[in-house]
Amino acid sequence: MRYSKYFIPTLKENPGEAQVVSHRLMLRAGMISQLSAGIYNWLPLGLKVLQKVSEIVRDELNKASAIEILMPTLQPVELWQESGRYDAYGAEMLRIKDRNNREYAYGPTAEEVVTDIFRKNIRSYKDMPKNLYNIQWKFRDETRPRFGLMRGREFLMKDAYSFDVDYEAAKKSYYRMFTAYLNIFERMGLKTIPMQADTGPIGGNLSHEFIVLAETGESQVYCHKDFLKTDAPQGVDFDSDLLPIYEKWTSLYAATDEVCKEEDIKKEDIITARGIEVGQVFYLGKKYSEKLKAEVLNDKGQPVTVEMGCYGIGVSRVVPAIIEASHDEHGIIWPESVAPFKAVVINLNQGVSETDKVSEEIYQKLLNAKVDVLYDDRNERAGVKFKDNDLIGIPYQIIVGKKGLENGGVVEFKTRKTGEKETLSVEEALNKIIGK
Ligand code: 5CA
Repeated sequence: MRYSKYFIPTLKENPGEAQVVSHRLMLRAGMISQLSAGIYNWLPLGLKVLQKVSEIVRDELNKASAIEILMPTLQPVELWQESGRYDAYGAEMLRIKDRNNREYAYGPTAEEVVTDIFRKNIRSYKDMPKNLYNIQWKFRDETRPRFGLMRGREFLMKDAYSFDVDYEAAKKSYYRMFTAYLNIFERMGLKTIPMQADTGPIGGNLSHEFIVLAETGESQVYCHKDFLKTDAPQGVDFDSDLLPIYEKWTSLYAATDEVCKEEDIKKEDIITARGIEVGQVFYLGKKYSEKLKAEVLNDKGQPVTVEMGCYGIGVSRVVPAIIEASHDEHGIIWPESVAPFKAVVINLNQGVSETDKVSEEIYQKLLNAKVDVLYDDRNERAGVKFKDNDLIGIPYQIIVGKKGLENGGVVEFKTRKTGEKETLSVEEALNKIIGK
């Protein structure tokens, strides 16, 4: 992508309305712009990151045998009346009438719709377990939308729903998603802590919130310090027994309050921090399946009400959460897995034939090697280019200047995260990116 033809409307000044660093940096890096309270436009750079985050979520869920569908944003309210949540959900649910005076909800979540799909299509234990998910826009008319996409009114959520024939099987589905979540966040470069949680209006009696530690987080967290040393279990066989993984992660202390129930945990082992909830998993039991009559025949030919679980990730909240966890005074530092581009070629002397030629050559070679690369070919001063590129946080910069080319044909290779700069030949710089 050529910067000069692209659309990255960066801001020099800090926008006054942004109170937290991620909101500030997303606006300044031209990733998003506000349309209305809690409602945002996703500009090209922001959209690319959102798509990369979605793709990781999709990939890991597919590995865990979840199946993607797409449910509408508008839901007939009759389903909500059937589940008994029409009144209970209250003012957070945006209600809309069509020309025939039929009422719809702009979905704040989709338990009712997915249970309706299930009950109309699945009749036998032989077709179970099933886990159906979608990545779809949600609307919640939050009283206090704030911190940009962190608490928006319109936001992108991945919501998955498991259906099982009995409690034992439902627990396995819960462990499967719990494990998939550890892997999803690890791949995004996030350290998350699964914390025993309240179920709120979603319901059920077992739930975990996945929390990213960040100073600006809305939740207060107390957890065992060993959480920070525990790595996600990559390469899991999702058909195997996942209880040991679940037990390992839940045996460490993590809670929203400081009441340390377990005697054997020493106070000095507990860390206090603030955190952002990027996902939550719930065991629902029969809360929705009973009301909506989702039944299947079990192996004895008897009808049973199915057991459910639901599993959410705030896909659009993950983007600012990554920024909260990974930035410095110059701007964003993207982990490679979610970076909008892997590398940027910065031409310091645009219009000078030799730097133009070499920059173009590097750009083409990276494109040919299928590297997602940005070419900063703008007619701007070097200082502007350095500032903008540090701000937008692409992991690797190849800086091409007249001086280097005259002094032995070298370029500079800068790693955004460490700030480390190396003087390399064009060949060596290319290998650094392509070899990775
Ligand atoms: N039905 C379940 C999950 S399938 C559910 O709705 N769970 S939830 O309420 O916990 O939301 C799931 C995730 O969406 C949360 O963990 C959070 O990361 C994200 N989320 C919730 N509300 C907002 C909001 N207003 N803005 C941005 N993200 C949000």
